[in-house]
This record gives sequence, structure tokens and C-alpha cells, in this order.
Amino acid sequence: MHPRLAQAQLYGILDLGYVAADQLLAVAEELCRGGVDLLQLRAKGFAAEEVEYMARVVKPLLLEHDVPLIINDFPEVARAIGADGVHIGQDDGSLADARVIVGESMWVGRSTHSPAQAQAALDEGFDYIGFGPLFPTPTKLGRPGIGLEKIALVEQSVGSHIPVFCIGGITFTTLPQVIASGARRVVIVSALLQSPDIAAAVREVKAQLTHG
Ligand code: TZP
Ligand code: MG
Repeated sequence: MHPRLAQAQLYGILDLGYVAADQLLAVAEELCRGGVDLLQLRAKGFAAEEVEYMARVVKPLLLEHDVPLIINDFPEVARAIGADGVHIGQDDGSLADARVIVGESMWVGRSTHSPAQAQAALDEGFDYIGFGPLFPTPTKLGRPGIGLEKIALVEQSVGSHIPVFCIGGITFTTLPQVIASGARRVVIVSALLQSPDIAAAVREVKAQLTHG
């Protein structure tokens, strides 16, 4: 496991579905101040050039806070800006295809929606996975929740080799159950981005992940 990924407990996402473009830097700063361990730029519906522009805007801030930057969906952008990682979904091609663009050292993560997909991502050689959505979520409309029962299995089988980030509908209400079900790392999007005090919300999640 990459040490930096192995240490990561809370993976934040700068999701343009929740953050206005002109608020990107301010929100990134709040997430960093709170202590997210990784940050992904996720801008569905934006063109590569726009994503590259946004990534260049936030990158110096993340360097300052020593928070790795991961680009959703655009390996070319990840390479162009020297991101730490790229994140791709089930329909975004193979790891080998992504590696041709980003090279051997960049982290490549995969979204997975079942234990079988999680195992397949490990076997293919991805550096980490997202596993979810655990619960139905407005951030990923149309996907059923996979529930909490499978977390422990995936943590045991896959999570001993690469980090498993549980994702999807995790809120302050559901986080204790998610942790009790075996999750060690989470991605939280809307519950952080819609919080009135993002940095405090991040700190609260980190405390729960650290102390159970
Ligand atoms: N992949 C699976 S669920 C999800 C993604 C990107 C969205 C999670 O967002 P939220 O708002 O934390 O439920
Ligand atoms: Mg994708």
C-alpha cells in the first residue's frame, strides 16, 4: 500500500454539483483546514480544459496544506497538472488504459459497487477503491444502496491489500453505523459540503474515524 493512501481515513470531494466554481478555493481551504486526508476534484459535465483550470486553481492550496489531489474522470488532466491520483468509474476503461496516460507512479482509484467489483479492482491492480453507494444518495442518483452488511467482507478481503473508502449517503447520523460495520475509511460529499461549518464537520468526522 502507498503509505500516504494507507494513512488516509477521510477522503473529501470538491464536487461541482455542490460547490459553485467561484467558491472552489474557499471550500477547498475549509476542507483542508478541517483535515481531509485526500481531496478529489469531481466536476461532472465540465470539459477537460475547465477541469484543468480548476485543478490549477486549487493545487497550490493543497500543496500548502500537504493534501494530495486526485482528479475524477480525466487522466489527461491528472497528468497535465501533476496530480497525485486519478479516479475512474466502472465505465471509464481499464487500469491499463489509464496507466498509458498517467504512467506507473500516479495513484489510480476505482469506484466499485459490489464485493465482486471490489475484488476485481484489487486483482487488476488499482491503488485504492471506493465502495458504495452504501445508501441511496442525491450525489449519485439512480443507484440503489448496497447496505452495510458487505463492508466487513470487503474490508477483510480487499482492505488488507489496498485502501477501501466507503462512500454514498454517509452523514453524521449514519457514520457511527458505517464505522461499526467495519469501515475504516470514508468518502463524504454532501454532508460535508452542505455543512454550515465545513472545517468543524471534517474535524468531527476525523475524530469519529479515529476513536470509533
Ligand atoms: N460514488 C458512489 S456514491 C457517490 C459517489 C461519487 C456519492 C457520494 O456522495 P454523498 O453526498 O457523500 O452521498
Ligand atoms: Mg467516471
